Amino acid sequence: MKMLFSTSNLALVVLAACQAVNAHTMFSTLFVDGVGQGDGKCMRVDKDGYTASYPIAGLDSNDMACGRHGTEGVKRVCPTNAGSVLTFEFRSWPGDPTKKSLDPGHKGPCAVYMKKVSNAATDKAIGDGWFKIWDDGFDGQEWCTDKMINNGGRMSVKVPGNLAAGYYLVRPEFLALHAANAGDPQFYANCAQIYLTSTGNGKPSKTVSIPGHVKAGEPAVAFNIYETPMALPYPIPGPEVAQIVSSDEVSVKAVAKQNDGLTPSTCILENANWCGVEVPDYSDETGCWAAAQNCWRQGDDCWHPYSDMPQYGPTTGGKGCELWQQKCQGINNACAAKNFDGPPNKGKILTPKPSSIEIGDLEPTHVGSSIVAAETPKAKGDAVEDTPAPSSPEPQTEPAASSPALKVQPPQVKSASSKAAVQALPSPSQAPHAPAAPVAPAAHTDVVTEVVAAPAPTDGPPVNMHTVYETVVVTDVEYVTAMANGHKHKRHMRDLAARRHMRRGF
Ligand SMILES: [Cu+2]
Repeated sequence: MKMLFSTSNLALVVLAACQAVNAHTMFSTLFVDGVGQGDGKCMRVDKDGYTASYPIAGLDSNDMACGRHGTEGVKRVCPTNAGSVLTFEFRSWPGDPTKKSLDPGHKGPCAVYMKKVSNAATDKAIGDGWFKIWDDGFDGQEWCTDKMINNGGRMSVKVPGNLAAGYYLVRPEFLALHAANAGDPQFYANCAQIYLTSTGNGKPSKTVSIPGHVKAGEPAVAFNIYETPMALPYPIPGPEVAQIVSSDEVSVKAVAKQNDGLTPSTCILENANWCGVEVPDYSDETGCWAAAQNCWRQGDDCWHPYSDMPQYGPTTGGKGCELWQQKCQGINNACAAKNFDGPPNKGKILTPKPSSIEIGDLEPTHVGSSIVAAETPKAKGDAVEDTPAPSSPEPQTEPAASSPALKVQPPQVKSASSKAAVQALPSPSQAPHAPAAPVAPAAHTDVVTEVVAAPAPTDGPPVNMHTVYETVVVTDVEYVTAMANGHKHKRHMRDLAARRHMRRGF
């Protein structure tokens, strides 16, 4: 018997904004040596999908460290090795990789910072201890953000090979400068929780505090990208890339093995930092329905992963939760068919195979005044269909069989010769960012509204365009299946009833 409970509802919210850039972004996924760790896994992200892609509010905010809600850790800590290449993928819709990564109206530098911590899952992230391992600004033609967008929204960096073993937070950052000269530099940062296996004893020669590593009004965050020509070279914000120096203080043995944050071996399905475990064996009708109930209860946790904020669904989407519900439905069906010997497909791993990406060439970085060549990492062969290889506009270096190919590029442009390459850009807007492109919360609230940004300008957007945002009307249907033993089990389905984009000048 199936009853249809709650229904659709719709709300229309029209927000007008006057700005050139109208879609933001969030670092959603970590790849280790080209292997996807799963959307949101090991990542500290905003729990509220609506605000998750917004820039950080204020350079002095604690959100500068790891983003909104970033002082709280997540359960998982991803294993990495000294010299591993870490890739961060950012998305305008954290739960939907098919949407573009970021509106190209965002122009600016990027960087990756690390901080050694005693426990990556609980450290508050704020304060001293941060050091920069890589940065990239403007090369005379492209900003770092342009390169990331052209690379499928991905930023890759190599962990220093001599860095000591232990737990670290890794913090990709970028700065959108389109309103910087109007006093509104817009930073984006999230953090990955990693454990680094290493035989090195290196530590950074100096560290900085975040918040505090950039100050309002300093040239890097007040830069005018609309000036022709721009006042190059662009001064990248924050400290120089840290030198990693050998230190007797660093105890390699102290944390030679990862003990915290590993995925339990009992997990058969993961969605971000949630994991589902197999239901108990059963051999009679009562046991069957109890197992089904166990399954649906776990599924509820998947859809509501933040115990302190149960109103929010998983920020990076609930694809795994949907798979889990299929499993639960399978148990339900078996019970209804009086097949009381289960569970079906006992112990089968349901977590999708990790996606792999071609990392491509790494951008070089500079430590102090010297350029450090970036190695070309070994290419990963088996790209998975849902993760297309990045379409890097840069020439690909053939990976050498025995020794890694090296590619050296000039660091930050220091000469004035590149000024001619400056592109015409839209005038800055005084208006604050309007909400745009939130992730769809997968919660089973009766009304779910999403605000969808109108299509973003890509070439030569009109300066005084008023963009109308219209709410996507989401029909959230909650199916409740009445079960033979009188228990009711919920199943949640979302349906995008309508999706309208509007763009008007007025
Ligand atoms: Cu933005």
